[in-house]
Amino acid sequence: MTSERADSTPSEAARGLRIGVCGPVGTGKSSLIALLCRELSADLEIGVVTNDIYTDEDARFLRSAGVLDPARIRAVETGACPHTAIRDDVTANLIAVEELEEEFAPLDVVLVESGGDNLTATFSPALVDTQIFLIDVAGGGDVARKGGPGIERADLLVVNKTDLAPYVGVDPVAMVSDAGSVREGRPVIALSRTDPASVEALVTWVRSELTRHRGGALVPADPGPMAPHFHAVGTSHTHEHDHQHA
Ligand SMILES: Nc1nc2c(ncn2[C@@H]2O[C@H](COP(=O)(O)OP(=O)(O)OP(=O)(O)O)[C@@H](O)[C@H]2O)c(=O)[nH]1
Ligand SMILES: [Mg+2]
Repeated sequence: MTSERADSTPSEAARGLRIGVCGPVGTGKSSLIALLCRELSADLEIGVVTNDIYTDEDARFLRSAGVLDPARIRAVETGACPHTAIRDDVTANLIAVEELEEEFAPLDVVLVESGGDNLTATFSPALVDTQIFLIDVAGGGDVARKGGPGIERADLLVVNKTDLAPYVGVDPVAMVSDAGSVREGRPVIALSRTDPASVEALVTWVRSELTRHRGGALVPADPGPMAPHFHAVGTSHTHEHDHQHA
């Protein structure tokens, strides 16, 4: 258990599983959440929290997907670089998650989508119990080798959009193998929403995390802090980790 979790109360231990979904812009985070809602909502009670910098675009996409009661989808507008709200000060997200949990009690799973960011963003274990990091074949076959905390240590790495591999000249098998070698045995799923077997693998992973959570065996792990990075002059944000401004 991390120190951030040291004050967990028994009621927190009994609450639903909180799953973070993060990864670079456009890799398919909202689509994956829509997929999970479609596959799981028949037998699980689900809530969703989305994060966008300036809009509620992701929440609107998910509501229009018709896979979940729109009232169960909440948007947090971060107004700053997205990792601030999922890592440095998670208050707004925790409030959104807890409101959903209270209003639709008991929820089995709450999915939290981070704002699309770069390869370095990860969730704080104070916000989620387990996290999925997404990359996609369209971002290039070498992305998996580039590493970073999410690729290396997220609870699950998804290599998404494998159906596009032939069009972008990427070998998804090599990409998964490269990812596997930096992950020291942590799971990797090659996913396409058009490949039912891969969707089933994702659903199986979620159900197994839920079982571990309910049995008290799931200890939230921190993939690690983000790497030093830069923001453009005048970009407003408040997080406190070490980095320089251009
Ligand atoms: N071909 C293909 N396209 C996909 C798949 N999954 C998602 N996409 C497409 O990828 C694009 C981006 O998907 P989103 O789910 O919006 O990605 P996102 O990561 O939530 O994007 P941001 O929130 O803007 O960072 C959309 O056009 C999706 O239709 C897939 O399995 N195959
Ligand atoms: Mg999205």
